[in-house]
Amino acid sequence: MSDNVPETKLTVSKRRWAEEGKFLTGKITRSETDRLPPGQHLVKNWPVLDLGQQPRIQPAEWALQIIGAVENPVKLDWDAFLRLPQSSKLSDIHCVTTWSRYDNRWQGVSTHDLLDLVMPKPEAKFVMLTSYDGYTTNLPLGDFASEDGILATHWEGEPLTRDHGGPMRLVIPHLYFWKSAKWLRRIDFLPGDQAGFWERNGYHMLGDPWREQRYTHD
Ligand SMILES: Nc1nc2c(c(=O)[nH]1)N[C@H]1C(S)=C(S)[C@@H](COP(=O)(O)O)O[C@H]1N2
Ligand SMILES: [Mo]
Repeated sequence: MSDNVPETKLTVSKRRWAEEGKFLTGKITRSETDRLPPGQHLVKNWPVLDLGQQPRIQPAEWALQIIGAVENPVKLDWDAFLRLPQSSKLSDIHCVTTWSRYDNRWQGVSTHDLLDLVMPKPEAKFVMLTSYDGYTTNLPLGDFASEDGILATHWEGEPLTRDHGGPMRLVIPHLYFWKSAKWLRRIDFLPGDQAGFWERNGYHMLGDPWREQRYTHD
């Protein structure tokens, strides 16, 4: 500390924050050691995980339906979806099967912009996601609305491939990746929580990797 400024608890922590770059970008700069949630290991490749059915959806047949407790229910075809504001997000993937993958660049429609369009009613507290392969998964509206949430059409600058959920998948990176529905076709806004596919099969209703919420009994 310089000159005559007395050292206090606050100056000490502020200096540490400066060294860590905390608050610089509006995001906490995690050190490499606390970037990996408990029980996870890092991979460089990108594994494919799903129920084994990878639907092939022609652009002319594709639609995203948004129903339930919203002021403005919509059914968007592919062109209407692409006309929504476009965003880009950088985030890490954490799969419940213990692999994590850092720094994935996504492009698409942020969940914020989608919520601006459909305007959830006050009673909307949860969303249920339904995909073209019949997969379902649930999450609280607040988690769906997270700053990093995106309905992604691109990964690393390229159209999302079919095995990873193309033409469009959800990405909610602060929860285990099973919440990030591939081939998304419908979003229901609900007043109460309902279990999706894995949640009915022993997996956690929320699935926060930082609290290691893998299974229902955790
Ligand atoms: N529609 C659909 N979405 C899905 C799944 C699925 O089977 N069907 N599997 C989930 C699981 S368990 C994981 S780990 C991720 C895997 O995404 P990836 O194959 O792109 O890595 O997708 C999630 N989203
Ligand atoms: Mo998974």
